Amino acid sequence: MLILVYAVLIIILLLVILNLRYPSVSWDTNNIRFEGLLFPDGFIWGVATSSHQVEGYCDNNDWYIWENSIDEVGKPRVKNGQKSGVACDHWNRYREDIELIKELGCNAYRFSIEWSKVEPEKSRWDEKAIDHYQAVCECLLEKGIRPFVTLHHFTNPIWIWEMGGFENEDTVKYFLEYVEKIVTSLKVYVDWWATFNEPVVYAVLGWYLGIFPPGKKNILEATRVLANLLEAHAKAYYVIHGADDFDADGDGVTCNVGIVKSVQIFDPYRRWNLLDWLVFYMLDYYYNQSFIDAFLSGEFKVNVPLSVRYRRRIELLENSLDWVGLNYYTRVLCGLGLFRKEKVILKNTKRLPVTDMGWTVYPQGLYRALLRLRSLGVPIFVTENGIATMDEKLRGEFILQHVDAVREALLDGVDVRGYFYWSLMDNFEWAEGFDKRFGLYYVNYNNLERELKKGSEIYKKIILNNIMRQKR
Ligand code: GCO
Repeated sequence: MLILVYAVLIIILLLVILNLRYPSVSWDTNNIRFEGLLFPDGFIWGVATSSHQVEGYCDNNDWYIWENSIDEVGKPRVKNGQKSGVACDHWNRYREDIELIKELGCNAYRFSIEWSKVEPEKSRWDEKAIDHYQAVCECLLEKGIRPFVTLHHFTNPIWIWEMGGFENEDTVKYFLEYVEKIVTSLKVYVDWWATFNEPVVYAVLGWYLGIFPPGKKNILEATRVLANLLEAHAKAYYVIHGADDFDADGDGVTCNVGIVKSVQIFDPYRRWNLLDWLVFYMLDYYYNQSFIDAFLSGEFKVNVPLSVRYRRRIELLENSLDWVGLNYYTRVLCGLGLFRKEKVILKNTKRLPVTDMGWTVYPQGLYRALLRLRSLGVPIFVTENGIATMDEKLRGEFILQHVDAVREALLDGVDVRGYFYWSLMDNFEWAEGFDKRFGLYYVNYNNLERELKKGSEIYKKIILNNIMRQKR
């Protein structure tokens, strides 16, 4: 009997500690005025895209294979069998698109290089494709827009795919050759480099959930891929520092190398249930914390009971960041479905708006994610944040509320240097196809015309208000 009493007391105590240690932050997000959203001088205001999603003509990468294949039950991999095809034709229309970025008032553009276009076959470089990216950078600089280049945003050339992609450790070597080539070709324009976009998402969707190529469902394999990506990052950090000796923006620093991390906020669905806390801990640990710890300790370690155990020392990983990019979209409530088929329950928060992706709008999560990444001890850029919706009022509110959350983090002393909205324009949203519209500009896929959406105007106002103030 006494043991039972002790057990109950311990559980209560644990729950109190957990609730205090991981509070679910919330504040009133109504009545935020753009005039109040003031940021330090030199703050970066940008928009982001990625090659496969906007350029078009990506017919030599693993996503091309994926879009043209079917799953075990004969269903297409992308919703309704859609294919990226010409996408937004950004490859040809980049000049007009950069003009659109300028019209927003932005001073930065985050985009990615399509590896399959610049190195269509092993060690064969397509100089025309490299010229293209040089022209993009030149055009940006002419307009006073700083390029932030992502070297790997989910896609690989087919020859890399054929050798097993990042499942195969040899891919790291080829990735480094590609990185060196690009950095040498673009160093006179670019000072801000990101090695990988969302390594955890990439490994999990491709090797565990099977929604991205290669469509595998093995958590240990996903974890190994992740370790290879971290190793590739660590080595690329030094390759980039070795190759980029040119200070493109004249600030005295030749290059800044980072990685882009998607932070998803998890909270227990029932805050009084210890089992939900356990699920929260496992998800948060795998998705967010193990990645942060790996950079702090140089060791990538995952230990999720009943699921996966993995440990690897990654040489050079410690101190391999000059900055970190944060992609933030949503918060998920999680819990244990003891008597359900699906053991892990994932839920939205009642009463909060939901986007067309089915994601809860929770701006406080951006503040929490920024605080979370602070432990890495390097400047942070919000490299993606945005909403897929047809409701322009909601888009406007989303932008105001999230920019406000960034400001809150700044006021708390977090070193946030910039904010990039995802995305400049509607585009190919991977397995979801073209239906989910994140863009500030609406893309009419019949004639590819772009048009500023109503909800995007507030972003323009926020930027203008900050830039005007800096000029005064
Ligand atoms: C990702 C990518 C983007 C997405 C965006 C919206 O997180 O998957 O970085 O390519 O399009 O995040 O889902």
